[in-house]
Amino acid sequence: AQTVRLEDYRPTAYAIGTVDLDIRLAPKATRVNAKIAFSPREGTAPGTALELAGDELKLVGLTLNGAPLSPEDYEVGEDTLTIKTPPEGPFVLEIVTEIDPDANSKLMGLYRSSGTYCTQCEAEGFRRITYFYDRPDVLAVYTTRIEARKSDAPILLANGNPVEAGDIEGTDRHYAVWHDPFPKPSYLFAMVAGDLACVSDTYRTLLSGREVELRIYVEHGNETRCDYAMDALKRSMRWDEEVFGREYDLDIFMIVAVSDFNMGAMENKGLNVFNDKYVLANPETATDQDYAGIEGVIAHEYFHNWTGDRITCRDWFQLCLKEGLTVFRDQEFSSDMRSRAVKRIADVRLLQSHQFPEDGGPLAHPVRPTLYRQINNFYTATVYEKGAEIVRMLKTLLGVEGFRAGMDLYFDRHDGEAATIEDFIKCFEDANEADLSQFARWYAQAGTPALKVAEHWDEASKSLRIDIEQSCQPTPGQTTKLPFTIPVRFGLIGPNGADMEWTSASGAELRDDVIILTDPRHSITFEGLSSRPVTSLLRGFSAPVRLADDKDRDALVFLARHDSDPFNRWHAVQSLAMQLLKRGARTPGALATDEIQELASLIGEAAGDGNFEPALRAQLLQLPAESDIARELGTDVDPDAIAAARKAVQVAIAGHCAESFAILYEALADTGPYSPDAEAAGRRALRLTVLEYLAWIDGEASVRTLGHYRTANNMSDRLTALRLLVHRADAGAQEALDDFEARFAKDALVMDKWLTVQATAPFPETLARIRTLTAHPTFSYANPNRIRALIGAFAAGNQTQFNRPDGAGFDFVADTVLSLDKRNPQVAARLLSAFRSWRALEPGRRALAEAALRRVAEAGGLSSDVQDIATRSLQ
Ligand code: BAL
Ligand code: ZN
Repeated sequence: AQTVRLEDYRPTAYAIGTVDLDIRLAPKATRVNAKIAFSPREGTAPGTALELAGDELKLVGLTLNGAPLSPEDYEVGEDTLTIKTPPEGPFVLEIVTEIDPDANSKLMGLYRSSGTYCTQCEAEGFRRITYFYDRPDVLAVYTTRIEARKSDAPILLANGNPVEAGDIEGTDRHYAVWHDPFPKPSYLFAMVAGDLACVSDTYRTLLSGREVELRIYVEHGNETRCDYAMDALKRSMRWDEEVFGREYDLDIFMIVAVSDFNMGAMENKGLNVFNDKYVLANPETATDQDYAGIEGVIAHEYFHNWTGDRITCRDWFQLCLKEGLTVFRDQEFSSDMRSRAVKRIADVRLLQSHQFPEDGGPLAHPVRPTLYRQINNFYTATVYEKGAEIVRMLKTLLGVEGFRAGMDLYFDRHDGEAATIEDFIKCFEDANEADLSQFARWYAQAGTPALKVAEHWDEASKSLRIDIEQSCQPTPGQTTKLPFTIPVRFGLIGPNGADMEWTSASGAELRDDVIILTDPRHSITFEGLSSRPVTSLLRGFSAPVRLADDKDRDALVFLARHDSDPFNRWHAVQSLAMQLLKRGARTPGALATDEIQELASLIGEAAGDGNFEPALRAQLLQLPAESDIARELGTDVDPDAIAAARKAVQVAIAGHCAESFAILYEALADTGPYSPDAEAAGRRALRLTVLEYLAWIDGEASVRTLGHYRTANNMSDRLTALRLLVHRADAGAQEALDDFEARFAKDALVMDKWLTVQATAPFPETLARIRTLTAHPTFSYANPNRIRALIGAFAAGNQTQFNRPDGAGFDFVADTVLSLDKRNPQVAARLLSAFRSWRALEPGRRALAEAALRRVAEAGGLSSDVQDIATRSLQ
């Protein structure tokens, strides 16, 4: 594929007013008749050629203003259709194409999932349905007629409101017509047809009292698993009205759950299509994390109705305009529904574990990239999660009211448009009379900035100077960086644990409790302090940076016990643990007993601290993951040494806290019926974290863990116990695996968990087990969820075995990528990105990972998706 560059952006020669689609469904030969009304844009010279995009289409008819076009009037290229000399003024082009939904294994365009016809058009799937200006800046009004055999597809759905439906006399077919009055780009087009069950409800809007029909469509038999999703949808609709003043705009909002889906879900106007993983839940099948995921994704897709659909992106470089903003919105929603502190910690954990390694490796790219070869590869943690952090910083810098004023102006000014990041930023500038030009560098410069902090206390003047230096490492294509605007929320904590006052501060702009860094170096002096404070910097993780302050253990222990900011309490415990774990991973046996005891005491205190909600205590108890330790080490990473150090610390903590943990484990037992609410989920999370520690000292046959498995009345309890048994090769492991399989053999979504538990077991036998499991009836290379559950989980979540010292883990994943690429390039490319940190490995593993990557890069006939990741990973 060709490189696409932001600087080359040009509007199309023609605009599209309306699109009338007539789709006659058949599994192997679907006919699509697209009547498209074009008109030349201002400045387009008469007769300018019209070039439309197409992919794997069979053209079977072409007329212009009702008259057939002769072959010399148009040209069909491999992925284009060119009308050489369109007439002056508006014209209607009617294109008839034939497509084969059954053969569409890429799951882009129109395909079938368990017999249901469905579509996925973002980013460039509409061109696999008809020839089109398949780009986000061409907005049109769509009317969609769908026709199918009644017995195959009793349900016929498309975007917008229903207009008409009926039988086709004398045949076994029927039809439905849908009209979407809101102009939209082609990537938001959707249609679904199949034999589906429907769960319905209504929502009355707060702002104008309109009644909206809500429907969730699922496979028959899954109707009882939609309650939570429906409730989350209604809460999302209400929240967006209350917090952002955004009301839903059609008469009906539909969600369809399908089992074969490349993404998590898709925000098509009025007709969201979901990976069933993010819809279906009941206590037996879904973990607390699944429930939280459903709530977050339902909200995310719904919020796109305004941030993505009503205001869309001018081009795919602006992807973060809708994604970063919508992730921020769903994070805020979940914070309001659950615990803000716990949600923030979970979001930062995700950012640090997924986005930081991306930013620090060969796949690093700006939140708004300036070039791409394959846009599918830019649905990344950087665009989504770092994009959300930028919006969060805007709110921190402008305050609650300033942020809302900017958002209101954005909705007013750009409703119905395809916008850019510049448009977005300008709204906040205009609403706040602010200059955000330096802040906008966050969108343009890749890499995670680092803050180096040194503190100087002057006892005589009772003043504290904090020197902060910012830097950012080179990233592909960007060797030097300009300084960022960085909001650092902070507190100065006195000996009694309370935040201290100061009389004056100089050296940087301060707004309330936020220091605003703009220069490469700042020396900030606080005067009038009563005694030397302990600084608490970057409270709430106010900017996506690496903070390197020179805090000693005593200061970290103090913060862990006293910081009024729950995030920084958690961060202090993590920092203490990370110091230990890094040292242990570098030099086995170097861990000093007193340091481990100190950490264990803190963790023991946190576990029993009734001032904190259980969910937060669960977070405080969790050690950094192996991949986090690898990231912090940065070079010469030996995953076996990391795993050994982490286990040693876990065992020591478990030993130190054995008695109190055992009491807590019993005290937290839930005797009532299961509820997925945040409070009950928090208690379970704490109990399960404690169980994990106890399992280390329970020996090889943990009666407690096996008992936990056997008596579980919900999936959170069952799955954690299963994982602990399997990952510790406990005597009860096989019993639990067999039982789980027998219970859920027919439920592929649940069996995904069974696959993942085995794929992430930290043993040399795991790879052979995975090969065997690829032949298990539940597994299929045709289904993205299955691939992610078995092979994706191995590559991304099994540090010691993917990075086996003999390179067999790398070879297995490389082989899978090569064979999968022929079927589903998007999923294959995603799998290959597990190699993103290969350069950080110790020399032996590094060479083997490089060889596997080269083997992929040099294989012939690769998709642009896989070629792009392989090439960039090696750059
Ligand atoms: N737009 C792709 C799926 C999502 O981010 O909502
Ligand atoms: Zn999204």
